Amino acid sequence: SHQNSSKPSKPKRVMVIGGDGYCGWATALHLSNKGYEVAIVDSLIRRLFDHQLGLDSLTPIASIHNRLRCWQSVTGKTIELYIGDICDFEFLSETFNSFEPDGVVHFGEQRSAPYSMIDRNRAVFTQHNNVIGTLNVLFAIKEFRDQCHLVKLGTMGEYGTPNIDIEEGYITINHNGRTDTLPFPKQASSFYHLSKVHDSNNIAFTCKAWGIRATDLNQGVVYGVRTDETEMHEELFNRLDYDGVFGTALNRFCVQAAVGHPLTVYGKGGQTRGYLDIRDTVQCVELAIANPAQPGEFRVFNQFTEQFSVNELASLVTKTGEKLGLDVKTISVPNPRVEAEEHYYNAKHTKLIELGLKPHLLSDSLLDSLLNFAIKFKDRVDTKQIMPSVSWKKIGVKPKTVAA
Ligand code: NAD
Ligand code: USQ
Repeated sequence: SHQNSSKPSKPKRVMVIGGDGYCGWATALHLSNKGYEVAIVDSLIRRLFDHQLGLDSLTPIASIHNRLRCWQSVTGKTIELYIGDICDFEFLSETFNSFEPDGVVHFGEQRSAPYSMIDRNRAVFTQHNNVIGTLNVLFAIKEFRDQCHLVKLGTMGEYGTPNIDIEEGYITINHNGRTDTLPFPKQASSFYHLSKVHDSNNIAFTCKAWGIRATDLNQGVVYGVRTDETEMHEELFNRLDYDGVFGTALNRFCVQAAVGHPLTVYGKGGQTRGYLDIRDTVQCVELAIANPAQPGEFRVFNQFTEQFSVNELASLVTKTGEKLGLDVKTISVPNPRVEAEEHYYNAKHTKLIELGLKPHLLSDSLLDSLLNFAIKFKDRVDTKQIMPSVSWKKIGVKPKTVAA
């Protein structure tokens, strides 16, 4: 349907908002390598969160300026840089008018569920930063670049864990003899995940009202660190978070195994989510950019390649770790979150495959290389940051410091 004769030519100029972060950095380099003109827009607030909470990436990461100088010296390609906060509309307008994007990939949000559950202040910050930032992007597109395609990072967590199959964005319901295709019900379970639901609603509305063209990528949990581009030079290395606030399930387990910390399965460990390799994140975004949504179309893709429970991930890491001579143990940590620990989960994910995604499925060799990567940098691990420190039930209005 979106591949008719009025299909616009391939967008050339892509703005990557949040391009200094984990998914954004890998994607900006990938698009630049593929011949797109790329600009990174980032407030660098993610680096500030690390300073404030006393956290650090497993891998040493160069400053954004050194990263971009290195990219230019290695490949001869230039990536433009705009440092600022997209909640500041004047700044965002400047970037739009100066760069004139054909496509915007929006990664620039506070993306940690635990961070959003630390205290009232962080909950409010997360929703303000994410919802207002995205609203500003929608207004900037309407005002300055009305044909620009928005590729927005959403999350599988918008859907929660319903006891029915999860569709890609929409579900056809037959009710009292009438039928309609409606947005799939949303049941997010953190103030962060809820910010993505609010974003999706605002984007859907502006597609209808203003004819914005948008793709919402409901991404699952990302794992891995290397991509073709980030491994070209040490100064291009991506960040890898393993701490209890920003670290995500499989990446955390690999770092835990490397330093001899027991794997931290929360509660019963039946929590099942969609996962994907960061090499597929960059591939999916490129596919979405190369095949834009139509004017007025609010397109939703579920962006993950495989489902796992945390118990399954722990046992995979244990097996691969043992082959490398590591002694891997697992502990059950009282669940700091409020979520189902045993549940049905079956989410559709065919639309990106139809566009040509060739998945990198989780294999022994990937786990092996991620574990070896973690072993290489294990002296940088602060084991005090591994256990979770944020409780969903204990959130209150009192400002909290989480670092030990
Ligand atoms: P990240 O925190 O590493 O990167 C986000 C970047 O956005 C940071 O560099 C930060 O400084 C920037 N940013 C935040 N607010 C901004 C603002 N107001 N103005 C300008 N820049 C701002 O996060 P990530 O892991 O790369 O995630 C990127 C996106 O993908 C997020 O929207 C996240 O919700 C989504 N996502 C991530 C995962 C995952 O497993 N990492 C999974 C699903 C979806
Ligand atoms: N979990 C453990 N042990 C750990 C860490 C996590 O059992 O040490 C469990 C959690 O309780 C949860 C599941 O693993 O059930 C996933 O947690 P996570 O921290 O890996 O991921 P999550 O909080 O859902 O957030 C991450 C990203 C977020 C993105 C989301 C995609 O930080 O930006 O939106 O993954 S999804 O999960 O599909 O919503």
